[in-house]
Amino acid sequence: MKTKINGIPPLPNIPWQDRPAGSSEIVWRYSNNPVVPRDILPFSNSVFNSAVVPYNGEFAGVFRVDNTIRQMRLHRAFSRDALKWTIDPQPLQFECDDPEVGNFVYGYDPRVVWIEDRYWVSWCNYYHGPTIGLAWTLDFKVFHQHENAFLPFNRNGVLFPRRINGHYAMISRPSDSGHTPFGDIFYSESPDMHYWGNHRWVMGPKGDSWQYTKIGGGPVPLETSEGWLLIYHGVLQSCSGYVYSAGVALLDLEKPWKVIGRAKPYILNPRTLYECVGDVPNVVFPCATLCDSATGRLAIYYGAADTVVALAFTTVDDLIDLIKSNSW
Ligand code: BMA
Repeated sequence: MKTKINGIPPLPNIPWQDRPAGSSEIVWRYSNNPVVPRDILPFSNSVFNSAVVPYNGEFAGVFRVDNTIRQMRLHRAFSRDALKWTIDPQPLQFECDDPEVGNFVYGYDPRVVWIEDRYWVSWCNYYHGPTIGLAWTLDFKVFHQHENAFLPFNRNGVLFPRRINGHYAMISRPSDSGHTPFGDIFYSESPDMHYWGNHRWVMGPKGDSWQYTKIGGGPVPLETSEGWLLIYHGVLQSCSGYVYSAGVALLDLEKPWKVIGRAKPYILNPRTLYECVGDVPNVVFPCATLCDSATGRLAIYYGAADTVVALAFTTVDDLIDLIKSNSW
């Protein structure tokens, strides 16, 4: 392994399959996809765009479950092997001192990250429109909700796994109240996970490519010797709607709004049946990775067609080689 991965322990028990013989794909799919079917709960319409983390030698997660009323809810889940998941049928109920903030209307697209001494969850939370909700937990039983990080409208709030220059750090994607036909990634800092400022522009869409309409953060960035490795989604508008693909970039370690490199080709795009057919066709939407820092193996969890959770594999070296050899 060429790249050093910092800040996370080795994780030899993540799901893994070798790149199929003869394949030159940068990212290859799990042969038994999807890992979570849409009807895993009796009342689930779809389960997708979900976040998983290592937990007590096993795995835990916060999953997006849209129910058959078509309400968007967040549910805790646990797994021994990160493949077979048990999802709590009860949606998360956040502890919150302020009823105005804690009045849950909807939540979706969670990300989960361990920072210092606790797990933090960020998600798209309704407060007079979509914005970034924040909560922390120690045990995936009790979740303590904070103030929303930003004013509406905002989505895809993704925390960094450590303080940067003494501050908590997050990327987000200011949006509109609907299906937002624009979107750049911005960086913000906070001394306390309450007040957010020092907003900086990171990057925007790229014309004439798979990401020409809008982009947004994906899984929690990985700290490497080459910079923060960021997997993100990008959207193009076709004659039959949006197409969501995933790409990869490297951000400066101390000034993450400075882009070191940004691969031109996508690393994953909708092309299997479960990515092209579902409630929203042609969507791959990564929200989490599991990384074995000893080998650089990466398991990428992504929502497919807004219907199921799927899994794909790559290595940190493969992604960084792509950025170094073929960047904007
Ligand atoms: C985005 C979000 C995601 C969804 C995607 C494709 O705006 O709503 O949850 O996966 O659209 O529908």
